[in-house]
Amino acid sequence: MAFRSAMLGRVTRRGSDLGARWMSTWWRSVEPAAKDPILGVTEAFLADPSPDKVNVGVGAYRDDNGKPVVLDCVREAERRIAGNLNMEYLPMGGSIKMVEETLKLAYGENSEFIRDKRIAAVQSLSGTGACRLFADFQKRFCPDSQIYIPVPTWANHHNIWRDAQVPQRTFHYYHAESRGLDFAALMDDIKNAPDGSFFLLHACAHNPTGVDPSEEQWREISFQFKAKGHFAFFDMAYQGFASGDPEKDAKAIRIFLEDGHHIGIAQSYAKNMGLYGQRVGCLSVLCEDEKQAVAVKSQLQQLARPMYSNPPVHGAVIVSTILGDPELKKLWLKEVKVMADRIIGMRTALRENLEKLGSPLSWEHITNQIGMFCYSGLTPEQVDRLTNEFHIYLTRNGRISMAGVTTGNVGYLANAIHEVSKSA
Ligand code: PLA
Repeated sequence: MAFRSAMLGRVTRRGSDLGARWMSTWWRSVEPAAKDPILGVTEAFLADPSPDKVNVGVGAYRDDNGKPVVLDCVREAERRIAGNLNMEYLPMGGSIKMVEETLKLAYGENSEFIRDKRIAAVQSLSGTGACRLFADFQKRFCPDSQIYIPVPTWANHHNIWRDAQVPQRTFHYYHAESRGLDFAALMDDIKNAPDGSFFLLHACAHNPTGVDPSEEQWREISFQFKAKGHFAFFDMAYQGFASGDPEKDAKAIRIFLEDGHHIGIAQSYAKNMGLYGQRVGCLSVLCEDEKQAVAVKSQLQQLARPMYSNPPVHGAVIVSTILGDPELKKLWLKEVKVMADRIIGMRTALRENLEKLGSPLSWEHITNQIGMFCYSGLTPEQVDRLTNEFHIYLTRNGRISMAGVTTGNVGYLANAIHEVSKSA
C-alpha cells in the first residue's frame, strides 16, 4: 500500500512536470495579432484621456451631442416585448418573421421571388455574419471559385473571404484623382474576369469611399454581369443611409433582379436600425426554384449549426415587431431619414468650415459622397498628425465617419484638417 501510494505520488509528480512543460509550449508560437484597422481606432480613442478627443473612426451613428442613439421605434418595440418573450432557442435559420420582413426590404414588398419561395434566407449575426456564412457556402459548394473585391473596400471583407479560404482578386472601383468611380476600369475588370466569377458589390453607400455607381451605370454593370454569367453578392450594410429611404437604396439590387440575376445579399440592421451590438441581419440567396431554395437554406443552416448553432433572439424580435407593425415601421422610416439628413448636414458644415478657413484644396467631394463616410483624401501621415496633435481618431486611409461629426466638433475638426493639409 505504502509502495503503491509512493509510486502514484511519483507518477503524479512526474506527470505534472511533463504537463507543465507541454503547457508552456502550447501557445509559444503565438504572436500578438495586428490591430484591427477600424476597431483598433476605437480602442486608441478610449485610451486617450484628452477632453478634446473626437472619434470619427468606426461607422456608428451619434446624435448632435455626440451620444449613441437608440431609435424611438426600437424603444417602443422593447416596451412591447418586455415580459412577453421566452428565451427558447430560435430555429437554426433564425426568426422566420424577421427574415420575411427583411427580404421585403431588399427584394421589394411585392416581390415575385418571395411569393414563389425562390429565396433561401437565414437570420445572420449581422452583416459580418451574413458575409462570412456566404463565403463559407461559396467555398463548400464552389470550392475552386474566387471572389472579386473592389479597391478599396471595407477592410474586414478581406479577412472574411481569407478565413473562408476563398482566393481573392480585386477590381477597380475608386478613381483617386477625380475622387469618383473609375467606371471604365471597373467595366474592363468585369469583362476580363473569367466567365461565372463571384463579385462582391456594395449595394449602396460604398464603404469607405462614399461613391456609388449611378442608376445608369448599375444598369450597364448588370448587363455586363449577365453577358459574363457572373454572380453578384451584394453587401447591403447601409440601406437607408445613402438617400434616407431604404426603398431608393435598394435600386441596384432591383436592377439586378429585373435583369434576371441569381444574386446573394447580406443585410444588416446595425446601422439603419441602430442595432449594432444586437447582431441582427440576414443572408439570402436567390435560387432557380423553391426546391433549390429549400436545399440551399438547409445547407446554410448546416454551416451555422457547428459555428453558433442558432442566432440570438432579442434583436430579431425587435426587428420583426417594428417591421410587422405599420405605425412602428412608419416611425422607423422617419428616423432613418433623420439620421441620413443629419449626416448630409454635417457634410455641408465640414466643407463650409474648410472653405471659410481658406483651405487651398477642393473639398467638393465631401458633399458629393454619400452614406456614412467621407473619404477625405488625407494621407496616412496627415491622419497620424490629426491623431497625435489633435486627438482626432480615424482610420489611416483617411476615412472620416460623418456619423461622429456634430455641430459641436465640426469647427475643431475642420481646423485640424486644415492645419495638416494646407501645405500639401
Ligand atoms: N459591411 C460593410 C460594408 C460595413 O461597413 C460593415 C460595418 C459591415 C458589413 C458589418 O456590419 P455589422 O456586422 O455590424 O452588421 N462597418 C463598420 C464597423 C461600421 C466595422 O468595421 O465592423 C465600419 O466602421 O466600417
